[in-house]
Formats: sequence, C-alpha cells, structure tokens
Amino acid sequence: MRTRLTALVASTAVAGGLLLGTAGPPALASTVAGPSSTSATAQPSPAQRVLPTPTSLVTRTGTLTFSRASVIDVGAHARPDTLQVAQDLAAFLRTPTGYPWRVVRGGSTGDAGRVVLAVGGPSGLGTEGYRLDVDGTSARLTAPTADGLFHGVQTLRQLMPPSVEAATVQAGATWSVPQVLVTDTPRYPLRGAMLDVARHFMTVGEVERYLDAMVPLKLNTFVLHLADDQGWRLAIRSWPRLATYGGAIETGGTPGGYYTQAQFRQLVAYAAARHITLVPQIDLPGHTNAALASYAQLNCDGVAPPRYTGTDVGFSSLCASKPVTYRFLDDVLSEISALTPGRYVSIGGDEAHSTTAADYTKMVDAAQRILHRNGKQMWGWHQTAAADPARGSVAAYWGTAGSDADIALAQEAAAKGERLVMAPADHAYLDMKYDASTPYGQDWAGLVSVTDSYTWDPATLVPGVPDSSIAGVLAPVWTETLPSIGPVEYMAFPRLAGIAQLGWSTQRSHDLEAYLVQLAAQAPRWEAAGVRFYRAPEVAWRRFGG
Ligand code: TNX
Repeated sequence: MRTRLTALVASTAVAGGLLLGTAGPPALASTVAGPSSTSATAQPSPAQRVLPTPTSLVTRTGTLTFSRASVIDVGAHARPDTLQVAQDLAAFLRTPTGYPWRVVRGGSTGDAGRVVLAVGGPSGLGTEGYRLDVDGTSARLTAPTADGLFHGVQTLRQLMPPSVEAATVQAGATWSVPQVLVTDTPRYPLRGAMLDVARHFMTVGEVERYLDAMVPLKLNTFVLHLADDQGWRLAIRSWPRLATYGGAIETGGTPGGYYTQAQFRQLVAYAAARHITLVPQIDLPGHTNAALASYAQLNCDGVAPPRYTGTDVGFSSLCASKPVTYRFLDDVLSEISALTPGRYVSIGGDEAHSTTAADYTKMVDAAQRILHRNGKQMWGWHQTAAADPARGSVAAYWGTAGSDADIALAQEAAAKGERLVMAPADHAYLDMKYDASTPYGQDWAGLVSVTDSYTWDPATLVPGVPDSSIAGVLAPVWTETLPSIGPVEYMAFPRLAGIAQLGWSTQRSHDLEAYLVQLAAQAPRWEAAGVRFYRAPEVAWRRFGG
C-alpha cells in the first residue's frame, strides 16, 4: 500500500512546454479544512510549519498564490538532476491541486505564482543546504546540489496547506504559501531511520510507505535490518536456503517473507529517488539463528538449530573456527555489496553474547576486509569498536545514560577515527513504549515519551567524544512487537520527527515548547497523507485542526 507521498517522485516524465501564467485568485488564508477543523482553526506561522527548524527563516508579509497557470521553471541550462527534482515536485503538486504544473526550461514571466529551481545559490550551503526565497510572484529555490533542491522542496511543501498531502484533487482549495526567506543547512551530514524487517517481515510496499514518510523530515539515510535470529529477508543466490527457509517465518511463528534481489534493488532505487541512501544491515556474528538454522555446516557442532520465533537476544553465533564461516561471509557480503550503490554495508555486531571476544574480533575483522575488497566501508553498532574498525567506518551508538562500558566503546570508536551516529536507546529507539499504556513496544531502555525523544543533544550525549567525530543521528525501529507498518508508524510518529530535528537543526534552535507546536502543525499533514501517529499528551494536536 502506498501513501499519497509516493507521488512526490514522478513516474511519468513531463514534456517541457512553456506556459506563462496569469494572475491567480486573491491571496487568502488557506481554505483547507480537515474533517475535524472548524472555521476558527488557527493557521500555524511559517516557523511553526517547517520541521526540522531551518537555520534561518524570515517571514515577510503577504502570500504567493499558485494557479492553474503556475509553472516550475528550471532555467535554460538545467542539469538532469535539477529537472528530475522539478518533475517530482510537479507530479506531487498535480494530484491535490489538479493544475498542470508544467516544467519549463526558462522564460517564465508574469505574475502567476511560479516555482523557480536552480543549482547555485550563496556559498556556505554545503552539499545539502538550500535557499528558498518566496515573494509575491515566485518561489525561488536555489541549492548547490539536487539534494539541496530536494530538501528545499520539502520546505516549500510544508509551507503549503496540509491538503497538499491528499491523494485526491482538493476542489476549491487555495494554494498559497507565505512569503518567506529561508536559508538552511543541516547540522549533521547523516540523518537516518532504521527499520527491522527481520523480526517481522514488511512488504516492499510497506517499506516504501515508510520511506515516503521520512522524506519531509529531510532524512537521508535508511538502514534496512535484513537478517536476525527470527528471519533472513534477502535472497542470496549462493546460499538460497537463507531466504527460502530462514525467511519463511517471523517472530511469533507467523509466515514471514523475503525480498528477491530485484525487489531489493527496487527498494534501493525507491530510496535513491527520494535522496535517501539505503544501508543494508546483516547482523553478525550474533543475531544469526536464521542463518544457522538454514545451513547446518555453519554451526560449530554441525547441527542446525530450529528456527526461532521468540524475542530473546544474544544466544546465537557464527562459528569462528570453521573455514566455511568465512566463505559464507564472503559470498553474502559480496552479493549484498554488488546490490548496493551506497558506500556503507552494516554488519550489525551487537549483542554477540555467545561469541568470545577473540572470535568476535576475528569475524568482524574478516567481514570488514570483505567489505573493503568490495569497495564498501563497514557500518556497525558501537560494539564493533572492540574489533579493528578502519578510519571512516561508522559506529552507531545505542547506549543508554550512565552505561560506562558503552561510553568507553564510543570513545574507542572516535579514537580509532570512526564516525559516530547517535541512536541512544533511551531517546531514539522508537520501539520503546511512549508510556506504560502504549499497546506495542518494549521498555528495556525505559519509557520514551515524545519529550524524551527530543530532549538530548547529539554533541554532548557521550562524554569524551568530540563533535567532529559525530556524523549524525539514527532512529531505529525494532519490530519484535510490531507486526506491520501501521504499528511501526504509530511508534515512529511523531518521535522520528524529533530525531530528524536533532540531526538537522542547530542546537541553538533547540526548544521543546516550540517543537511541540511544530508537531501540532504536522498533524493535519500526516492525516492527509495517511501516516499513522500517536497523539502524545504533551502536544495540543487540535490546535491547527489536526
Ligand atoms: C536491542 S540495541 C537490539 C535489538 C533488539 C532491540 C529491541 C541493538 C543494536 N540490538 O536486537 O531488537 O534491542 O529494542
């Protein structure tokens, strides 16, 4: 099942016709009303609408109103990637507005609202920044890269009425945006979400739906947890039983599933079209029961265990002393590397409680060598710092407050030149319950309210790790208790927005009260897009008609 957000990426090309606009209808406050809104519903200010908070947002007076004659102008010399961003925006806007939204290559004039996209802009915007300048006749978006343009499009989208997210034409709506000047760059280069499809299998459509919901939050990395004790979810040609047997069931014993390599490529491409890099994650040497059950020879004693349908961790291990283990690693990681254009492949490396320290290092190091040979860098949890991670590899930190052993490993990772990605379980684990009454989730890292998920600073979370070692943030969703994408969304939203804001926005702009209002402004948008979310008690959800 796909949400309306799918249309943000065009599947149909647009002919480059030229159409000059006529004046649109007079600028009015948004006429959009969700089913529960009343005419008295307040409109959020521009600063309240844009999440994550931009580096700088100046509100001017007046609005820019789009009309049937509005075009998207990429200029005469647009690069293909700029044109693609424009076409994606056009496709997204056509559905709710019913307007043609032609993409033109220069020459648009007149006072119909138009969107102008161009590569360029002031210096200092980096590889993902953008500038959005909205006056009474146009919204001018400039960025040094297509990634920056795409992020700028998300800001423009959030400035439009919530019903821009709707899957059907919204007859009679007025499509206005406030006049603003936004200059925006991310705090950290890596802002990610992780989804566990091993504990409960999610279909391609479900994963695509999650990717769609990540897009407005300017997240750029998606870790897909493909193998664990309960299931192996990616077809491996050289070891076919991993998927056909090891992937056949899931937690609780219900039928599982796996992705063919073609389906996996489709997911990689779907993410890439949304300017998101997919990082495949195959957990090892622990969390490997599905593999051990599929192939007896991978076990030290040569006996395959039964498939596992419970929720314990830390009981399985690959066998460090067997040559076949290294053949297995080579085959699997080489196939996955070939399927993955991104620079990272994750080998997990957490909770290897049934592996000795020496065996752990031996297998993690072997995995890393294989990845390097395949042109990839290793991504793993912070436990991999105990092995010999190369400079530039990623250590994702999931420790909780006061866990000294985890802190020491994070410091070791930084000292070895790894890039740290902050995913503290007591703030960023989106499978933790919000409160004791949350119908899904776990609580081993504590209850994580919406406030808790936002109230931390990636730079100072772990003492002794310099900010220069921190690449960004990651919000994992583990799915032992989450059977499908609906519950996943309920756990992720709104907390994923808080993690995205921590990764993108300056620490100076960190403001809990303001953030809770920003969330209220997202409510009608998530409703229109069909994204499930939890109405956390600290947010005044109805404030803007949500
Ligand atoms: C710990 S933290 C895990 C996962 C579980 C999760 C449940 C980490 C890297 N591993 O295997 O699914 O807790 O919350």
